[in-house]
Amino acid sequence: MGERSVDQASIKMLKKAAQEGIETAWERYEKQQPQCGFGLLGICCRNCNMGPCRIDPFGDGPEEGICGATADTIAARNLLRMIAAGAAAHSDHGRDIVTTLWETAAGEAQGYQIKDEGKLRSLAAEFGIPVEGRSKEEIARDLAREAMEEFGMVKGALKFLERAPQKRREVWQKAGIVPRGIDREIVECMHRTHMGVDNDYVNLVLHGVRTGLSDGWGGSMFATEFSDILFGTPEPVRGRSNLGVLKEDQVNIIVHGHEPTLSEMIVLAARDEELLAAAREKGAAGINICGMCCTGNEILMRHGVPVAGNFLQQELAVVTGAVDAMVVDVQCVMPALTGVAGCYHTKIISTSPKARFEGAEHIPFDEHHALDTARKIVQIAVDNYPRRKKEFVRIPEEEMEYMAGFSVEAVLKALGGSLNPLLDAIKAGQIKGIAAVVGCNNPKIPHDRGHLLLTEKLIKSDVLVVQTGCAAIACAKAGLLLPEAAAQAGPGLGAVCRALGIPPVLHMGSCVDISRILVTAAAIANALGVDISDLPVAGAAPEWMSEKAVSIGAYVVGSGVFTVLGSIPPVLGGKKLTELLTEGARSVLGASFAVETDPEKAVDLILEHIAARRKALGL
Ligand code: BF8
Ligand code: SF4
Repeated sequence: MGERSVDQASIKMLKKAAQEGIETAWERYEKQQPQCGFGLLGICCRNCNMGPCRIDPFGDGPEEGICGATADTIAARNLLRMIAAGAAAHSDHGRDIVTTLWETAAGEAQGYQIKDEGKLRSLAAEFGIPVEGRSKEEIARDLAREAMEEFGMVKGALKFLERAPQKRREVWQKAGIVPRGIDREIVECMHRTHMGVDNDYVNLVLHGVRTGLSDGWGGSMFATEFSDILFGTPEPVRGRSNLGVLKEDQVNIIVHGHEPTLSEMIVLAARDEELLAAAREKGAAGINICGMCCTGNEILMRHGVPVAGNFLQQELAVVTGAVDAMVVDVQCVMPALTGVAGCYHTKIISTSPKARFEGAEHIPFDEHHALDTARKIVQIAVDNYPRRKKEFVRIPEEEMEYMAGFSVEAVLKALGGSLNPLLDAIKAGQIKGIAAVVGCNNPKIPHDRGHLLLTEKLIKSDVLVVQTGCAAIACAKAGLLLPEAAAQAGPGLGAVCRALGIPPVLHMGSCVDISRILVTAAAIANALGVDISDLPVAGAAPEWMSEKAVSIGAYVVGSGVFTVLGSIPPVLGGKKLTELLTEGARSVLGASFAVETDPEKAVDLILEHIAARRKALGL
């Protein structure tokens, strides 16, 4: 199983699954082999019913679809649709948080409160909303209304774009890709990719970047900022990670998915005395809430709640036989879960009207009855505890401590209130640069291997690593998110970490929280009076799989950050398109993608890039 995962807990559960005849994503991946070459290259199209059409990549067969679309047009249209889906997922999540703030301010939501009034007031000021002498509810309603308008058609451009350096905004203006509304750009993607509309791969890619920007500097940024207002801005916190966080003698509930509106309430409900008493009555010592994927990141950042694992561990968590309920909302939840759960006693509880699963129990969650619904869900898990099949329970012992919670505010605090110590360390070469290692797991790559190899080598080379998403969970499990991991960093970075008491790998949150990385990069660029693309900064998504990651890639490169992808995007069938993404983009955006499946070589690419940027800055 070592070729499937580098994580010992996962390897143990993969063996258990095999013994018990349970199929996981890895077996299903093998059954898909060989995967369709046209799909891998991005050159099949079914955007209209004259098709489906496919282009022969060897040049022996058709070079155009029935309408005349070329490989570059088809691959670019497919890419644009991936970006649209990814941006929609992040931004719809953002919209839900905006709505929750609105309802909280109106007194219509149950169990929520405005936790960070300071952030509410500073954001309101940013949006030009009067704050003097007004209640936080009044301010929050106005702010939520302003945010809602950003989703439609704003006059001018998205507000948060003003956080970017002037030079970057000029780049966007010059390229004609300033986003004009979060939903609008996504709709326009669907329009442009309809048969016979935008057939120019360059024009398609430019709009893809614009749509990505509307996610990173729009939908995702709203998700982050409004979550902070509602649930508190994260501060450094310690917790534990990996499947070993499940408890043999407690009711185990895993919250999996993305939106903190649900998980925050489950965390609250699990502290309810009545429910705790009910759990004890059933013979359990307590109620153990654990997170998974980005929901896990949201609650670990704010509460230090244990995180059971990342994307490819969702089925393996059920295989422990010790999960009494897995509560899911939206995104990255495998439909296979209900089948696996059927072999154990685990209840899969879906909660979002947008995401139903065959075989799951559906308990609709809405803000108006949030706490009651959360209590009901916890009660179901408590009632399910006695149904555990003891003979099937095996919890791997692996668990690891982590330190997370590095919001921009927390980073500044750790630095003593200003960016200067970080800038000084970069200027002095103690820290060579900063790399964002983010994204998913993908069975095409041994689980966690890409994240760990890249991160370990980068910190050893004195590159500070910032993380979100499943990448951050991978590194949490490996102990890299601890201040003690400074011992694994190079001498310069190690010394800085020891002086500040921070890990060499900073967990900045869930995938929507890549907006925190954008804000940090913008602040550094502003402090130095340069563009983001001038900074010794790079991005990497070593194991990416989701469409959200494609949208992230679009806005990260669009924001001027060179980005290395570890799994191959379905574009290579479009030769001119590939050239544009990996080379041509540089002249327009100051950044481009690289595709490198070998993590060692990916590190070299990042280090070369950082060295070149340092040289250009005279460092
Ligand atoms: O938003 S890193 S597998 S969980 S998509 Fe999904 Fe990828 Fe994990 Fe979070 Ni992000
Ligand atoms: Fe074929 Fe063109 Fe229709 Fe696509 S849009 S399916 S390439 S005819």
